[in-house]
Amino acid sequence: MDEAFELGNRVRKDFPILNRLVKGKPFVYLDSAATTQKPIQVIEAIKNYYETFNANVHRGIYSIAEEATAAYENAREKVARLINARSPREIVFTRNTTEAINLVMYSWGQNNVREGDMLLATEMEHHSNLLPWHILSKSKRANLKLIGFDKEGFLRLDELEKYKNEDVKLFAFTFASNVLGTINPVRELVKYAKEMGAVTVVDAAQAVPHMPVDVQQLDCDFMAFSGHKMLGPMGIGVLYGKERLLEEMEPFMVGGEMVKTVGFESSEWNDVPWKFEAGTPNVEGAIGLAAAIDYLQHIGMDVIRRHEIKLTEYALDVLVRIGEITYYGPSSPEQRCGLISFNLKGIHPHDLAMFLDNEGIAIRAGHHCAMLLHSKLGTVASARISFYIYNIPSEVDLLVKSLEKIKRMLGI
Ligand code: 7TS
Repeated sequence: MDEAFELGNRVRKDFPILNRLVKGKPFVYLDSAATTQKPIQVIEAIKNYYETFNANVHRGIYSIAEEATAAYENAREKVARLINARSPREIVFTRNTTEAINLVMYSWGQNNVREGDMLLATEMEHHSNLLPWHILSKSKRANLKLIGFDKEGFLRLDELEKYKNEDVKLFAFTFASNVLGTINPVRELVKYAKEMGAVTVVDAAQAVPHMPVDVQQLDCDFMAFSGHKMLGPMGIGVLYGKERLLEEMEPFMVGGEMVKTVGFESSEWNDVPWKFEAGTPNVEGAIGLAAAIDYLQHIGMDVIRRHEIKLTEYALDVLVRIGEITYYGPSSPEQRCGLISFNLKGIHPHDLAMFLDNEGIAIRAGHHCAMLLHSKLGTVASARISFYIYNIPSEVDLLVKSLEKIKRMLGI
């Protein structure tokens, strides 16, 4: 069988949680779009930090403080290399994707957007990349417009075309939709934005963990993602920003560690990226994320992407054969990331998820923080399965078996 398809079997031994039982059954985890499980290598890296060099960073002059600082900054370099940033100075550590996008909204948006300016986002955004722009447009009396998507879940580029001659200040869009699975043509969208004179904010929460991403090739201005969705711990996220833009921006949080000099009434900010990292940062998070990146790169982001295409292709194929299932987003696995949202006729997604939990299968159900998207689909909720490196085709088979059981029980 294809190497990519075999990946799950190869790596599962590194994920202790996958050995447990749920409701007395083997645990099938199909909710990695919400958060991923952690390999022993990440858990050990965090344990090692606390056991051998736990100290605050950027201030101690004793050995373990220097070791902690070096590990923290080493993590920044790893992130920079992963997405091919020009320099680690373009990497700001945040808590998560949400905080990274809020940072752009407060630090860049509040200082650059004026009354009457136009802001663009899309109808397929997670709330994290929509609500900040609601706040910005309200507080600045700017016009927020949303680009729609078509029946297959592709962005309506014809709608974007309409704004080509407008003075657009910002274009925020997702790299990959956490509901439709659609992978957007980021390079093309950035080109549109440049012609409109807009700054681009790319929500890459569902992209950076799953495929090779090169910010220089994409040429976006900002990109946000979360460590916990890529084998890392919770509470560590990343904002990539072009250095020139970060330099121009004011911090939105102030306090310790982000200043050079402090006078009675004013202060001089630290250099980027530290001026955006006020207070004691999440050192264990950065160290865990660095271990996660090592783990992912050892496999290869291209192998991970192929694995997910294969699994998605297989899952789409077997799911539609069950019958009475509506799935959302593109039909081609090549154009989607490794998740599938669907509805089974006659059963609410929440009931479906509860039933599957009894079978030891964890899936997500609800609006997945994308209420607007669901209302556009004409539904309030959906069930969603999502894959990562440790998933295997036999887990999809177990899911299908359980779905067939539900259908039989409910007479669907
Ligand atoms: N953007 C996208 C596209 C996401 O999928 C998520 C999380 C976020 C932003 C926010 O990430 P956070 O780390 O700041 O919370 N998505 C999901 C999900 O689909 N189910 O749970 C979380």
